Order: sequence, then C-alpha cells, then structure tokens
Amino acid sequence: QSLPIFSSEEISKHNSKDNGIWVSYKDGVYDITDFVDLHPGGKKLTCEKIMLASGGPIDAFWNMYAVHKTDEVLEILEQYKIGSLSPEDQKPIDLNDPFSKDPFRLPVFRINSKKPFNAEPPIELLTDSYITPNELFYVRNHLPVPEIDPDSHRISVDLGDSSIQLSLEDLKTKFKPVTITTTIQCAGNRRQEMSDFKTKGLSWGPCAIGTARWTGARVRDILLSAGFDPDDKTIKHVHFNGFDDDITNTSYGASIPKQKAMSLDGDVIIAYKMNGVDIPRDHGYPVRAIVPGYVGARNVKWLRQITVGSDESTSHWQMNDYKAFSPSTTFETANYKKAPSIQEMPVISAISVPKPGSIIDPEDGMVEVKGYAWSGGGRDIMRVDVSADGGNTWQEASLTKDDPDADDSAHCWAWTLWTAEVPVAAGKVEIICKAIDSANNCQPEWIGPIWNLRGFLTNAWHRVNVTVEN
Ligand code: MTE
Ligand code: MO
Repeated sequence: QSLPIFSSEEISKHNSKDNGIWVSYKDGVYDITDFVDLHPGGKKLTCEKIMLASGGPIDAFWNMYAVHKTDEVLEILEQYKIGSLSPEDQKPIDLNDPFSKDPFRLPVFRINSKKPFNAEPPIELLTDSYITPNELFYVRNHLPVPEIDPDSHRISVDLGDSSIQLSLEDLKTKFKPVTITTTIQCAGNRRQEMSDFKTKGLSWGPCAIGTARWTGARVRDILLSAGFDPDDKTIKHVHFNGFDDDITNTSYGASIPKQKAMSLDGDVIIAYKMNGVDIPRDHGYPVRAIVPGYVGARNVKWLRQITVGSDESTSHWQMNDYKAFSPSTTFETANYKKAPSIQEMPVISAISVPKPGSIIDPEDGMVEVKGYAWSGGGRDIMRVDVSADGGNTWQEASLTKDDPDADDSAHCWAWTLWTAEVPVAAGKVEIICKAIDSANNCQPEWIGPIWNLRGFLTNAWHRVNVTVEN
C-alpha cells in the first residue's frame, strides 16, 4: 500500500517528544520518536545528534556525521517509515539562487533570516558546554556563503609597495600555530529587547554569541614576514577583506586598529581551525580573522586579503554599519561618518535557565539560575549578581571559566558561565542578572539610556519572567 505524503512544513512541526520526532531522509519520512526513546546504549550519541535534526531532513546532517551513517542505522530507520516527502519539497537546488550553495544547518536554530542565513542556537543549549559545539555556533552572514577551493585559495597580503600570497599550507607551516579560546559576539546580540521601540536590524535574542578554540597564525607574524614596518606612523589600521561578495562584486570587509593587530597581547590571528577541525563553511572555511575582545563584525570570514592603511576600511560594514548613536538620534539625523566604529565590546550577561515563561516548582523556596557573562577587550568577569526580588537582594553566582588565558588579566577572551541558587516567592517573578568585569564596569539597569536606533550593544541587566508555584 502507499504511505501518505508529507510536506516539509508538516514535518517541521514534529520536533519534540510531545509532538513526535519526525525526520526526512531522501524521499522518505520517518517517525523516530520510539527510536529516540529506546536509547540503545552505544547509540545514545546517534540519538542525541538525530534529535538536533528533528523536524527536518537528515541527509546533509548525516554527511556531516558520516560515522553514524552505517547500514545498520539505515536499516533501523526503515522500520520507522511513515510516509514520503512531497515532490515539491524535494526540489533540486536552484542554480539562479545565489544562496543555493549554502551549507546544511541544524533545524534547532532560531532563524532570524534565511537568505542570507542568520540564526542563533536555542538558549537551553547555549550554556550546556563551555565550548560551543561548531554546529550550534550562531551564524551571522551578510551574503551567500562562498565556495572556496582550499588548494588554490591564496591570502593576499598587500602593503602598498610590496605584496605576498599565502596558501593555506604556507599559513599552517610558515608561522607558529597558536590556539586562542575566545568568545565572539554580534553587536546585535539581544537586539530584540530594544526592538520594542523601533530599531533597524535582525531581531536577535540573547544567543548571537559563542565560544570556540581557534587555531591559526598571528597577524603580527604574517605582516612582519611580508615586510611591514611596525614603526610606520602613517599606518593606523589593518584591513581584512572576505571572499563573499554582493551583486556589485563588493566583498565584505572590516578593519581594526594597527595597535590591536600588531600587539602580542592582542592575539589577532588568521584561523584555519575551529575547535580542532577545519572551520565549517558557515564560519569562514577555509580561513577567517579572529579578533578577540572585539565586535563580531571584525572577525572577517572567508578571508582573501589583508591590507594596511592610514584610515579605516571604506567597506559599508565599517563605515555605515556597526556604529551606535545617542538615544535621541533619529534615522534622519544619524551621521554615520562622524560616529565611531564599534570595536571593543562592553560587559554583558544573560540568563539561559530558566527560560522566559517557565513555570517553576522551587525546591525549598530556591531556584537554580544559569547563564553566561562576558566582557570585551580581554577583561575578565569578576562577579555575577542575580536577583529575584526586583534588585532588593542579590545572590552571588559561582563562576566557571575554561579559558587558558583567564589567569592573565590582559588575556581573558572567553566568557564565564555561571550558576546561582536564588530564593523566590510564589507568583509572577522577574529574575535579573548583571555582571561586573575586571575594570569594574557594570551593566546599565535598563535599555532606556543606551537605546540606539540600530539596536546595538544591548547590555542592560538581563530579565527573565517566570511563574513560581506554591
Ligand atoms: N565575514 C564575512 N566575510 N562576511 C560576513 O557576513 N559577518 C560578520 C563576521 N564576519 C561576516 C563576516 C559578523 S557581523 C559577525 S557577528 C561574525 O562574522 C559572525 O561569525 P559567525 O557566523 O562565525 O558566528
Ligand atoms: Mo555581527
């Protein structure tokens, strides 16, 4: 007999134990709820990974986790077939669509824009591990993901009067590899909170942030080997250009101050590994700039060129984006030329557990609260305070860091995860957190005084509203 036909829309509704866990593979649709429940010992990992793909196709997903794609697993999957995928949803890729070559992404992402792809992981997964798994790291693309052949790709280091071309092999063998653990955060992280008032930009929640161990060559070493004179006072900025371009052939670009790029303490690298493996395509394969402590936008992905100049990059993203304004500045009065570029990031924190809207059954009147805290410029997190009574009383959270540089105050690039036990009263409760960094910077109480029409740098006290049962 013939099985029913399902659309990908219908499949996407089945992505939890409550609604059933469905996936599609090639033209088949499978209800794997029971399979996931069975948790066959050694297959636990497979189950957990498949859970991440629930409600969507697992084809490309399995290519990513090829080790799990055994005949045995495919046979098991066949037992759970419930239907076929509708022919419209099996469409071959449209070659006229510049985004058709974009890589596969996990369906668990909260998508803010599909083309270009912009997405953040769910908050409950974000702080599960100190190092964000590559496949859960937020993605912020302005353009289609370029396809780069790693063998022929060259990074051009152009110094005006001299120029060198580096292959991936050169980058890996000619320079001392360094590994830097750093948090990267988009300037638009938590913009959603400012969007109650009008802002221009994607509506990010609090998860446009992640932490990874990046391995690569120091930009300092690269520039020196290309003959750059660090004492040349006319040079003030180092520019990075990407391989991704728009219809006018303008590529993504950004710049950072020379001091940051050339300082040994700056730890600016051209990375070719993310958490020990090749950088995934969404995150810059094969090479990207890593600028610890600075705004995400300067960590140029798919790097094709490094240049130096007396001025900042003239790229749209350096000149007319990533700048904040006073709360009274309007779209009419915003003067992008005059406003300084956002570079070093301010102190921020956010609550990841409990989720907004949760109903909590407290144990002995206490609730466990978790989250992250981070500051830019290599500043460490000294303290995180949590309150569940409108800020009358505060509990100090216990802090977890796994940044090998955390002991060195000039080098704390990665975030701090924290946990606090907080007393709660029954009823509607607002849980608040705030962090203090190693320069004693603290977060503003609310977004009012920092509101800006672009919705950048939303670092007010983070608030989560929950209901506490009696
Ligand atoms: N680099 C290129 N070439 N193109 C881009 O669109 N986006 C930037 C930056 N580097 C971008 C880029 C922005 S705004 C951010 S926040 C980070 O990459 C996001 O990095 P991720 O996608 O690896 O999280
Ligand atoms: Mo960003």
